[in-house]
Amino acid sequence: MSKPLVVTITGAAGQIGYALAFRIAAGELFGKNRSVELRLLDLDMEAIVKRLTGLQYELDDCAFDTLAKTVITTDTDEAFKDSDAVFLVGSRPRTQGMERRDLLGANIAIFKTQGKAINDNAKRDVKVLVVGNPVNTNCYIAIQNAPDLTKENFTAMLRLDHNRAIGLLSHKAGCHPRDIKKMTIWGNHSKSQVPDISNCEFHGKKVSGVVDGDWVSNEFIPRVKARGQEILELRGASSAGSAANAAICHMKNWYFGTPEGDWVTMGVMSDGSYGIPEGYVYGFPVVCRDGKYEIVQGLDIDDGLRTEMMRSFEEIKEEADTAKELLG
Ligand code: NAX
Repeated sequence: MSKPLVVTITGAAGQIGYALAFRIAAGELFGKNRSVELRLLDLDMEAIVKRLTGLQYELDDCAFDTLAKTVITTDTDEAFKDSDAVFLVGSRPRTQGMERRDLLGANIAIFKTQGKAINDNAKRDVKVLVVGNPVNTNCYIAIQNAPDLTKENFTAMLRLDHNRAIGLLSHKAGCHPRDIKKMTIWGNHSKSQVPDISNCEFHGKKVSGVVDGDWVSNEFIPRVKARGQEILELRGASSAGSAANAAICHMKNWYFGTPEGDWVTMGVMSDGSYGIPEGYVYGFPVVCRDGKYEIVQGLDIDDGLRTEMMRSFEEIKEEADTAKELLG
């Protein structure tokens, strides 16, 4: 096997980190012929380091063919040294009584430090996926703090919303999820996101001609937006397995490309496409080739859709502006 790829997971002692580590170690991201070195970063607290150690032992106990080495660490320089792929999962959850502004402040401090550490340590073609919420703003902050890298090194995860939408739509259309193509989630990874099935196809037909418009507006879109809450209420814990899966789908497409005739949703820095002002991290349909993404161009956007897309943009802008103000 060639030299292992270095994969960093932050927040590795948490529930998404736990699900991600095993799948990546098992070769589900880079394939069975490419080994990986896992760098698992979390906070320097006794109970957390114990959890990381337990995870390291469990990984050892799997004796994976594709796992070359596991490093557990609380040091960002060590975590990102020569990283090829980074999953920024660790973030500060909202605790009781915490104001939105305080939560944002705590998170931007994390993503500022980590953006800088990635800038100083990672490979120049590193692919960074932000999973920790609020993803669009955290990604924006990481980019601002990595001046020696490009904005194309960083993306934010809307893939869970994208996959949720495909899952729900395939049930309604009576087909397999793999048959649904060209789903898009525009905007923010929040309730303002805009699930858009207007380009979706299955077996070469437009899905919009098959499913009822009222169902799309009144059931499908609200359910996609609220799916995280639905899972939380059922499980008593937020989505973890599906979030880790979405992170792997996102990174895999970024590395290996999107299938012909399809696209995926990624949160990327806007270049002005579809009238979304430049310089903000926004959910767009993208195709990936040769390790690079490109925003899909030329889609028709009707007035209703445009209004929703701009509403989501305004939320992203407001949060990014508050973050900038907090950073001083
Ligand atoms: P957990 O609370 O289980 O784990 C988070 C881990 O991050 C903890 O172990 C914590 O110690 C660690 N951490 C906090 N600050 C850190 C720092 N500065 N450096 C390194 N580690 C740090 O949360 P989990 O369920 O794993 O969720 C992680 C994040 O993913 C949250 O922000 C969550 O909101 C977000 N999600 C994003 C999704 C998306 O679609 N983009 C969906 C799932 C999830 O809700």
